[in-house]
Amino acid sequence: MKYLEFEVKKNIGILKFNNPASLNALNTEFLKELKQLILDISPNRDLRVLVITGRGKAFVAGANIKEMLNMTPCQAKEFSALGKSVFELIENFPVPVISAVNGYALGGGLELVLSTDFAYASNKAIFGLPELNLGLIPGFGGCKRLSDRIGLQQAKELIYTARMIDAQQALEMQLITKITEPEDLMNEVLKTAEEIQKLRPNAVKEAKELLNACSNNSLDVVAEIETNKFGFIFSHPQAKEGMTAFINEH
Ligand code: CO8
Repeated sequence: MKYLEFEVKKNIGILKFNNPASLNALNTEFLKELKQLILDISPNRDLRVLVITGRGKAFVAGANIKEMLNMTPCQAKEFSALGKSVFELIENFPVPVISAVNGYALGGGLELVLSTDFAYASNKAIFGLPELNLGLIPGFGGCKRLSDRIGLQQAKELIYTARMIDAQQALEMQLITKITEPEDLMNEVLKTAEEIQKLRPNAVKEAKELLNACSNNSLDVVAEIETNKFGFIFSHPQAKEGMTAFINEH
């Protein structure tokens, strides 16, 4: 692969963006490679968690401005649709996806973080949706996902000002859930990934689908999905196994 590295360790997939000279900026080829990898690894039943990080001083510094400069309106629309399709695959990836934000997560880079389940960041990380600074708008689903995560008012302030914020501010806004020293980032993320991978995968999968449904549905719709899933999960042997193990241990 040209832009990506991928390995699986103890049922945890580790995906690294590997184009540090361009701060892992997302171009069409990069997005297509990422899409193909996500499609290839989705059916892997041994994978329990996916961790995404970047090499160098950026997680992803945004969509590639040099490529976008020469795009026609139609090409820009296609580029937006491609990015959206990749981020939707990540959002709906069958197992939890954690961002390990090692550095800049700007524009499309932050939009990518927002399509993962949650994020830890190094204290060197910088976040922002600076598209308006370029005369553009976020184009990979970022407005919706940012306002879902931090609230519409805070999302508007961040987007209208094109402001870049540090990890502490990102934590205060609940854009991320933990800050670490740069050298501890992967260990901290992997510790959490290991906690998740020890749980019964069927319950993790059903919980992720239910939690994702919370963003786009009213309480009564989510409650119905939950009730149906709760019934359905009893048809899976892992539910009986889990409850039996608890009873035997107590
Ligand atoms: N695109 C292309 N190249 C980039 C990008 C980028 N987004 N970011 C950095 N690079 C390149 C630089 O051009 C430079 O390349 P070279 O060495 O060949 O000159 C190299 O990476 C290193 O960058 P810098 O020298 O600028 O590094 P600094 O440490 O001085 O600065 C910054 C780091 C602050 C991150 C700075 O590079 C920067 O501001 N980058 C742009 C950030 C940005 O505006 N991102 C948003 C892009 S727009 C976007 O993401 C839209 C998404 C939706 C698209 C929808 C489809 C239409």
